[in-house]
Amino acid sequence: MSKNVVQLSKLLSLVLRHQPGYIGIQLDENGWTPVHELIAAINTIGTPINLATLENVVHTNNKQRFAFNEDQTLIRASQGHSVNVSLNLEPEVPTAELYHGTAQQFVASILQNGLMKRSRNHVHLSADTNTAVQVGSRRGKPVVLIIDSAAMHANGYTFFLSENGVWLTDHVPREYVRLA
Ligand code: HQG
Repeated sequence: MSKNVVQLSKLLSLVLRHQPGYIGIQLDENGWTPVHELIAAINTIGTPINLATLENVVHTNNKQRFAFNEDQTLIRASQGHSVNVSLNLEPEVPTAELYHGTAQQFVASILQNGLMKRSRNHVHLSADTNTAVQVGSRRGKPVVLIIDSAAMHANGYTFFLSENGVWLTDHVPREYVRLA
């Protein structure tokens, strides 16, 4: 992603996941906002953007963080929200193991208390260890935790798979977490 696209992606993450009020837009209950309203609102804060630029940010995004609806009148973030939205995802059966990337300083607390969603709507898990390393590197020395998702699923815990391939669940109790 170019520098410009990265900056726009960060702005979209902010307003489509956390603070729509920052540019004066609203998200509906499923996280969608009208594309023309988003474009107008971003221009209003002095950041020039048109439909072609927005499409470029969405389609070249390294994690496919944002998605249009079918007729491209609406846009939303595919996961990562802290505002209260329902993504309307169907429960999915996870692969036997999933991974969570975190930083060394959080490990003791996670092994003690399990994985908490903190400010977001879900705990985020990945299907591969490389992604987990990248996620963990954002906060310090990365540590990969293995989640026994097969046992969790067998015991009635629900998992969702976001449109961009992130596994989501509510809480991972400590007995399902171990160091890689
Ligand atoms: C940690 C990025 C202490 C948890 C990524 C994490 C992801 C605990 C932090 C997405 C804990 C929360 C989400 C406990 C959890 N004690 N620390 N009991 N339970 N934690 O950012 O998973 O680039 O809300 O390990 O790629 O890091 O934004 O979650 O370090 O997919 O698209 O609390 O954000 O995607 O941090 O990242 P976050 P996350 P984007």
